[in-house]
Amino acid sequence: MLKILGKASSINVRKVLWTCVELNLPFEREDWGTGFRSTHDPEFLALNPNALVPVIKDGDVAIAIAASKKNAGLKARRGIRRRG
Ligand SMILES: N[C@@H](CCC(=O)N[C@@H](CS)C(=O)NCC(=O)O)C(=O)O
Repeated sequence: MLKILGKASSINVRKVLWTCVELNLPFEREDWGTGFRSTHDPEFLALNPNALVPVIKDGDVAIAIAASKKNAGLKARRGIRRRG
């Protein structure tokens, strides 16, 4: 089962939770981030050295999601150019 590390109040965590629900993927979630367990904890930094949530764990594999890059990809496909 997927394990999602991050507080549910984070918009970037919510995007992952929403996707899992839409795809009917079972998951567990642990509270990490401001107000909860620190993302600067060595246990978390071992998964994502950027110290940001969300992180998705699937067995031994950990993925740090970059929602902004996903958004950029979606915009690119719609022909919206990045400024600068
Ligand atoms: N590049 C990441 C950024 C993720 C991000 O900024 N996460 C924030 C919460 S929304 C975070 O981890 N803040 C530190 C904390 O809560 O301790 C993305 O685009 O998803």
